[in-house]
Amino acid sequence: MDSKVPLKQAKTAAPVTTKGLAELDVRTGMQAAALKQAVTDHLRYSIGRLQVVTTPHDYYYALALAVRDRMQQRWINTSQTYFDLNRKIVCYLSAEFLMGPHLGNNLLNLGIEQEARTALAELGQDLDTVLECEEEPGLGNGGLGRLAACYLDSLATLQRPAIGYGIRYEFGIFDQEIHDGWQTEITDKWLRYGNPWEIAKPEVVYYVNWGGHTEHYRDVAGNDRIRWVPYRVVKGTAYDTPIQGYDVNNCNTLRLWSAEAVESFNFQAFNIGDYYQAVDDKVISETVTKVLYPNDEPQIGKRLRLGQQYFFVSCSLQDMLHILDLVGVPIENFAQRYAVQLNDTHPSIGVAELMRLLVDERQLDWDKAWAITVQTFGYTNHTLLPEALETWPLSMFQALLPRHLEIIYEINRYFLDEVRARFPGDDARVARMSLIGEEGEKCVRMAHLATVGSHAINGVAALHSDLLKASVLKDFYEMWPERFGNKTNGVTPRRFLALANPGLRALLNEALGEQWPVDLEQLHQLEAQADDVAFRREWRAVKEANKKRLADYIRAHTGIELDPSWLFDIQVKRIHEYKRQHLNVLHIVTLYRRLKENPALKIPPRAFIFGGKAAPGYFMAKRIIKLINAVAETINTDPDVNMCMKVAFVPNFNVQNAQLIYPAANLSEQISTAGKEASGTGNMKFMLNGALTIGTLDGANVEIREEVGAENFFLFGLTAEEVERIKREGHRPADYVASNPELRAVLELINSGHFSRGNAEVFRPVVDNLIYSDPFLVLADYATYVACQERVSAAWQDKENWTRMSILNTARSGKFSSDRAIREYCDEIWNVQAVTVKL
Ligand code: NBG
Repeated sequence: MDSKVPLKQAKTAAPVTTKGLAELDVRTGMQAAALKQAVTDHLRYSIGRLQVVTTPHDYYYALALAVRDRMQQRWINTSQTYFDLNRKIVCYLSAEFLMGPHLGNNLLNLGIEQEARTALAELGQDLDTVLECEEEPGLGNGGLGRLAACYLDSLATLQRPAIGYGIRYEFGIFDQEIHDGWQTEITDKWLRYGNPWEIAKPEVVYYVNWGGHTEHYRDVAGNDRIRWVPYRVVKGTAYDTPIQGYDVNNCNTLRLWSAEAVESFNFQAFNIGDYYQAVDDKVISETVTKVLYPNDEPQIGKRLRLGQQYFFVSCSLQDMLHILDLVGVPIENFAQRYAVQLNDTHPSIGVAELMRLLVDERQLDWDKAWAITVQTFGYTNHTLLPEALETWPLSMFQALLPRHLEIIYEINRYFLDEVRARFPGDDARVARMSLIGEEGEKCVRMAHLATVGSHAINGVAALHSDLLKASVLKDFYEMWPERFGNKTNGVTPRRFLALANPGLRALLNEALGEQWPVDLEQLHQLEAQADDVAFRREWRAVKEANKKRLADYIRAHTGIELDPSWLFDIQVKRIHEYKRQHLNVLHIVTLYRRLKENPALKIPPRAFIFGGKAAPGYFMAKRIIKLINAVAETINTDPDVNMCMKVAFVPNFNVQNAQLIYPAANLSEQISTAGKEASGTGNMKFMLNGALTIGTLDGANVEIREEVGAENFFLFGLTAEEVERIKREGHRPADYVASNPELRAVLELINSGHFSRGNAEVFRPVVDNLIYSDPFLVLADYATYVACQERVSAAWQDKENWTRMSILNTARSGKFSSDRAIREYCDEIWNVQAVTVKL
């Protein structure tokens, strides 16, 4: 076998020093020769494929295992160091972690991309082709899950002890295919070919109860206690994934729980011959972690979803207690050792579960347990949309979690006493603040539980945190103003700049040195270069190459040809009415009509690019996807217009293709109805990569504009205050149609079936919704949006000034590093310090 040759060569070629040997170690060596040998070994010993049938996927798997070996040493040392030093740990509880492909990022963070490229090249493989083979773990819906992933990257890079706790869904977010312009959902079988990154820990298991009832008993000391007699017990097993920090030895853990039946077979049932009942039990238990729920769908009646939340939260809290016992720290010190963050309300049952564990299982008295609980938890709110604020019907809650309901009643009793003492006679306030909603079907209000059980509550952008205090959590803010704060979101510059945009990385390294990925404020030094003609030329060359890369991808996946010299105008994010992809479409149809009416009209050529998934049950969002594709088909094939406009919908927007999309943008569309987008993080990823934003004063757009300067941002639209006022006074969308002939013509054209081969029914629901209801004020913002797009087109024609603005966007994006956000969380909420890890 020729695979042996290189090792012999390498061994004789390397100097025989300890250093040299370590560098060549097949498990830990960081040089190309060691990596090459490691890949060869894994192909043979871990994968067992014959050389003649190896595919790039086999090389992906082998390289992934080789890279995991290299992290293993750092991982073990990290855990050992945290263990030895007994330092406070962040436990980030999140039902979603949208990690994206691991391999490229791990190579980057370990600093061995070049070595891996060389090693593979010597084996006749191309690193980029191999990287594309990774099936990304899509264990999240969008921004919230991706934020959790960015935060894990920053925690490790900032050397903070942290564990991400979540769910190992067997099927993550569905894959999206587009057929005849419609979205179809395909199950995401991401584990089909195995997952080289995780290590199963079958010895780290916890048991989680379901259903049944509670009963009183007397303990040995004669105290009245309560025990929960469950109907079913499910077993949770840990699967650990290493989270390697950038340019440090710290390698933290993402611990995801998988559910199984306690016994594979229910022997009692088996013995009496009911084999199927026995197998059924196993199936029911395993269902708990089967599938990620898409957001934007009513959660009413989703019993399994509550089951998932309780399952992962209980496993995680039991794990924390177990670790505390291992290191011999008394339970009373729980809050000194753990800072537990609730990523939205999904894990908020943790408040009741920690109380149950402390009071029922560890026999602490109530007041002590409550003090620990409040000191331990922090709660991040990620949305003000009322339909997204979780509540659970009382009957369902009672059936699944009888003991927790009792605990919630007890928490509520003490809490409402406190409210009454603070605001005597204010019964309306008491009803508003209660953990139990009484209007309509009684329910448990999870946002209230999270708020009452946390010492710190934050929103995710300045505007959002202000609105939180003024609306959804107003009463709570009035009660505990000191608990409320803001933590503006951030994104990791490692994945979304260094990895996604190698061209820009090289340019930045040349201009600034190589520290900017861990000190993003250094980007400010680019400002001086914005006026340098030669630098601007290089900047444009990078952008143009990125646009070509994206155009190639789009051609391969849709057949649509885009010209990289055109303005790339991009909106990628979940499809939702509040994000207003249909406003973007109205502008496109406006331009189309103008060109058709006036063939002499000159507009600077633009490619309108969309991407994003719609929740499978979200009727309007799915129609909007169809509308985009229908408009695209008409425009792209019409020679009257397709020399200056084209439209493309990139199927299956995910982390992997996002890394191609953000770097290729000239214009970033952030056009949500003001007050509705809590923060947005795509807006930051675009800015980082030098796109200019067209946007409303919503979410983090406000801060982006503050940072980059009003003159480098295309602002339009109503403010959050104006939106509220209009809604209060009664929004009459028909008035906008009546007073704006162009808008009316655009809507009529869509309604006429012009974009749907004469079918006048397909888009009627979308158009009718706009004319008769328009809940997100699309029509109210239409005219200013179109006018603002004209300013964009004019600005684009001055290439030099556009490039200047592009450079300034990147230069002033430092604030939006997730490192800044994580430092704030660590200093102001978690009180967690850096720990150096040695090898
Ligand atoms: C989303 C918001 C975004 C925000 C991310 C991360 C939910 C519930 N919320 O605006 O819509 O950027 O959270 O904070 O997914």
